[in-house]
Amino acid sequence: MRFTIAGITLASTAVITTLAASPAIAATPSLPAPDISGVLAVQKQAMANGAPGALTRIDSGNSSYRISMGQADTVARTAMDADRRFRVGSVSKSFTTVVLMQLVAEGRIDLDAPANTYLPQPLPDDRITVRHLLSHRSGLWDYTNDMFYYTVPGFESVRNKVFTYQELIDLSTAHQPTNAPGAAYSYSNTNFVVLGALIENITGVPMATHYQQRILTPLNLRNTTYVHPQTTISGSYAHGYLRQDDTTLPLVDSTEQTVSWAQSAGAVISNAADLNRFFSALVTGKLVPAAQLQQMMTMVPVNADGTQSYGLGLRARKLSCGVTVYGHTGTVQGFYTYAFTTADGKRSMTSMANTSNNGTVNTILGGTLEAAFCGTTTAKATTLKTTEGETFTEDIAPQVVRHNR
Ligand code: REX
Repeated sequence: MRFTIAGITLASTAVITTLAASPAIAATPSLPAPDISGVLAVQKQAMANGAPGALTRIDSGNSSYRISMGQADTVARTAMDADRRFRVGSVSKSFTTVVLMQLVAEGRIDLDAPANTYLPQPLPDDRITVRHLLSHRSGLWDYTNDMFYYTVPGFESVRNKVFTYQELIDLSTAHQPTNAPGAAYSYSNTNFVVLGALIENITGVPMATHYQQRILTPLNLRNTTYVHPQTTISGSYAHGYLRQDDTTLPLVDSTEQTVSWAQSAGAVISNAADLNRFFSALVTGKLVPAAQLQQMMTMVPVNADGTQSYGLGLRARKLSCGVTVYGHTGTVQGFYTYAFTTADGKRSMTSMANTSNNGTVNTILGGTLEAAFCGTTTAKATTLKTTEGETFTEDIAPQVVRHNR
């Protein structure tokens, strides 16, 4: 059943649909109702700051809210809708972690063993453990800092490229480590590329098959695929639009690419319904046994006020209403994603704006979490600034001060 929510003034381009709840099943009684007009306000602000479109889907109990506005394709002028598929970027890290933790549960990997025990080619430091990789504490330099220093030239140089895991690892180890193993949190795509290499090496099975057999088939996630190094997205999808460093230049359609630069760190394609189902299933123990889930959800703060933390392949955000949600964020050229769920998995939210290299939009989009889980709006969320006044968000090439070209 589809209907428009009464009493909400809609932007002319906004589309809101709900799937009615069964009245017999309560929808997470401890949380305030999602603030749909708050989600709309956030999406509008994301568009006002340069996103061609945005979508949000909230699954709460048996109710679903699908909220979208703007365009999925700016050339064909196709409207965005909340079912469209997109590149989820680092949300893929949670998928990779599930595969890894299943192998831990099967007794094939020890979290505290040196990663070198399982790798075909050793890392330079034997002290790096599997747990260090999963928690971004290995100290391995993030090779994407160099690769995407200049945004569009960097992107175009890898758009159609196919890398081996080892080629990416070599780009990282050409640099000094950022810290001694275990000594500090330092977000790095290299960690999850090493994990892909490790998983494939000990099982002899490609990541695509692991994702399919261990996650996608059991959860019936039909809109989720891992097609590396295929460059196209099948089905109904949103185009991604990458902002240039010279922001006076037009956005670049970055939809088609191999994402080989990220692979097991970021090349999954999905949609909001599937991501909501994935994280809800994860926290309710449907993907990994309780002992491994507890390890994944053991969080260490990664920002000054402790509202953001990282476990194993999983982020947590403490929201203004005191609720903590678990999931991941993602940035891949043309797409920003937030996908989070409550600890009991009863309310899940995914939002996506189809642009990137625009920290302001990314930070604004994070306001959908407040609206979805706290029923409030913080569309004016704080942004960080480089010395040149460029905005950025945590973890995107964090060691590099961004310059305009
Ligand atoms: C690479 C640069 C971004 C993108 C990146 N993405 O490392 C991983 C990811 C897969 O999703 N990480 C995020 C580009 C932080 C996460 O965990 O949430 N930026 C862009 C530039 C900057 O090229 N010069 O914004 O599209």
